Amino acid sequence: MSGFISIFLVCLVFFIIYQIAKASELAGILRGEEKTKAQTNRLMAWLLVIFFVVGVYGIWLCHDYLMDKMLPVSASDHGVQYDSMLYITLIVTGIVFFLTQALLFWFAFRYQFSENRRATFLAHNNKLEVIWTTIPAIAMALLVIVGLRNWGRMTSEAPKDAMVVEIVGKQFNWIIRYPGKDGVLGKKDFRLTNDADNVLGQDWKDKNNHDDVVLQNGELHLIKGKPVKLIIGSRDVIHDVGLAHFRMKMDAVPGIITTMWFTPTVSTNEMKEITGNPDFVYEISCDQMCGKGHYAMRGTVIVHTEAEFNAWMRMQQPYYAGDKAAEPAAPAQPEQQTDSVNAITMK
Ligand SMILES: [Cu+2]
Repeated sequence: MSGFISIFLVCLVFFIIYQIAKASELAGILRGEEKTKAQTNRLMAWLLVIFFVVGVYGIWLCHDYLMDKMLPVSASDHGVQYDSMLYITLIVTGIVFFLTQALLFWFAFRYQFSENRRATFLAHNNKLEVIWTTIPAIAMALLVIVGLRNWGRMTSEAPKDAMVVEIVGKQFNWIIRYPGKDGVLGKKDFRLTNDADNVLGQDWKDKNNHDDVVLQNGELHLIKGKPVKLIIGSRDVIHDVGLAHFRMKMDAVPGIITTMWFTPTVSTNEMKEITGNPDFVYEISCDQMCGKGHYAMRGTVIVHTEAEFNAWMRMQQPYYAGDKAAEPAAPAQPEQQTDSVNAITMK
């Protein structure tokens, strides 16, 4: 409702300005063009100054309103670099924005029409051209170089001691796989995928799959201070793993593996204290419009201490365990499960 009122007020202000302009035009016809022209110029010059002041105040108001709705401090080491990059960019572009806009409106006011002044005609000035092309070009290039360096870091080879976790998007949730004790994620074949007992299409002939832990509740468990490499994929359409609290995101593309790595630096419990919110949770959002359930494609990240993580991991069952007993050799299993595993192994 307040949004509607704001839009209405803005429209009203424009309407009033339009009416004033129209009225002064009519008054001009009655009083003589020259005099009215001078008055209109003065009015416009002042209106521009007011527009600038109100505009700057509006910008400050927006920031003030949104300040406490911002994300908390970055929870990853890469995120700290991203934040500093963002702040530097905002400061540089902010200063330039303010200076150029202030000059623009000041010139419009200062050099409004006057009978006693004639404008100077300046066709070209090489020196000026060089200055105002080179300085922004260098500034922009530096900002882009810093951005590329950060991007390179995020997508570079993960450290040797990084834990590897696979995260796969599907309409509309995230499936997460841990490599189990052997530290190796087993092979997959998308033709083996079925929602009943093989959500990721793991090839059970590959023994590395047998201890893999698969979570279908969208929970990504990580260790504070330990680098994690995410192996990202999708089962259907393009999704995007968005980890805003860690300032990380990467597309999940069907048929292509994407990766990114980072080191969580703040545990979930610590972030609860930092934010003063006992219900705080790190979120995984899908950052790519992927269908009608996109809005609800929310996962969570739990950052543990190493001991907490190990205790949690010990409680997890390998995904394969449930089916293992249902292999053809194993008797006394329900008929249909045996069939499904047969179907998988035959493929
Ligand atoms: Cu989505």
